[in-house]
Amino acid sequence: MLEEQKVLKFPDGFLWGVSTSSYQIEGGITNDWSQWEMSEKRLKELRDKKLNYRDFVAGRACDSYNKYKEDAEMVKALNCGGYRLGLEWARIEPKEGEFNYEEIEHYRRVLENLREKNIKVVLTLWHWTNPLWLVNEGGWANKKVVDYFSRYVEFVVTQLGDLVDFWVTINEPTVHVFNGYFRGTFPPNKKNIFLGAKAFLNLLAAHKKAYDIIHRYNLRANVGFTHLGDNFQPARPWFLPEIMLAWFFNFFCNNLFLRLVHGHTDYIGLDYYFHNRVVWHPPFLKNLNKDVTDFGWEIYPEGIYNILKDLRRFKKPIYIMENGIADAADAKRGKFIIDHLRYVHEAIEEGEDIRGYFHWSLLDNFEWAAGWTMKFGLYSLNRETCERKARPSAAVYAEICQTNQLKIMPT
Ligand code: IFM
Repeated sequence: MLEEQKVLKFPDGFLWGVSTSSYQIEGGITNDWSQWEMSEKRLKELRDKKLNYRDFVAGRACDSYNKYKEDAEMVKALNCGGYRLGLEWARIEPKEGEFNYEEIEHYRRVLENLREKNIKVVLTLWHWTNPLWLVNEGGWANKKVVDYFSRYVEFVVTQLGDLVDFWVTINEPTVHVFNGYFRGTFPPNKKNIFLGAKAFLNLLAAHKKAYDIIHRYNLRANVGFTHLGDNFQPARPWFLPEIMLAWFFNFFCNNLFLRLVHGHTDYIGLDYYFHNRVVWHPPFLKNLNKDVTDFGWEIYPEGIYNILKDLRRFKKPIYIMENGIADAADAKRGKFIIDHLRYVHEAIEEGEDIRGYFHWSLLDNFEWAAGWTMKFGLYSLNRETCERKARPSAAVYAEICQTNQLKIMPT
């Protein structure tokens, strides 16, 4: 007998969306990342690897600074009710304590345009990039950053607060600390645990203060941050050292920050990409990697379910603020979306309070240390002309967003 097609309905009001960030799409920004991209150290590193530096410079990016209306049309064409985008601190406060009102006017136009289209605004205040004056003061390792960030947040809230539906104070703080201060692959390119620990504590304090400031202006504001949820599992579920190590990784990477901000978050913004099998000897992670993305990241949809179940302990509504795949050929993206959403649906059915899913990303963009080599977009980008073009998987996602349901075809 033929198996019937299954339909998985999502709760009414479930928020479908797409995510981007300022530096990755806007273009024309001077900050710590643009400085690092052109530094002698970085250029040499690329030369040694025989890579073209042009593929590793954000430059004009997707020119979304000018093409924001087109981006909003694309969000609409995907039938999304929400769009997560970011502000660039370096544009708004190019000199310490001096705010640029023209740039605020620009961002007002961007957000008003989304409002007119009935798209909910999820606004990220800090997504890893810093004004140069802050770098000169020691960046996130200097505790003054907490006051600087608070002043910037207060300014933004007074200027744009009426146009924001959800606030994301900071994006994936643990990634900034890990890549910026332990691995040295992101600015400030340090390998210094002591500075990393300071940055971690300052990010924590900055988030809490930002939470309080936003609520001072709007008691009903929805404020959170985005957390990179990494699913760690012992490679051998019966082997005590690996069980303990997986617990340890899970505690430091997944739970610590969330525990410490307890009481200062209205929702949890989950970004899910990684599943890791933990072994007890270096390099401690050993994935099966049967099915991987262009980045070499293992595709493991069940991991999102494991993380969602784990987040239950925090008793907060959850919005998946990022989930996506580097897939230039668009051969795997449609299935990737469906497979992950099946697990999200299962978690909802089991009573987890999951209220939205935002796909990373709306369009191909500047993927940090990997530059332009990784394509995460539902829309592709022609880097010469900045023309955007929907990939086939965009239609898959658009149908899910429109119908608020998943159709599972019989296998
Ligand atoms: O592109 C990034 C994004 O800026 C933060 N989360 C992970 C994405 C994919 O690497």
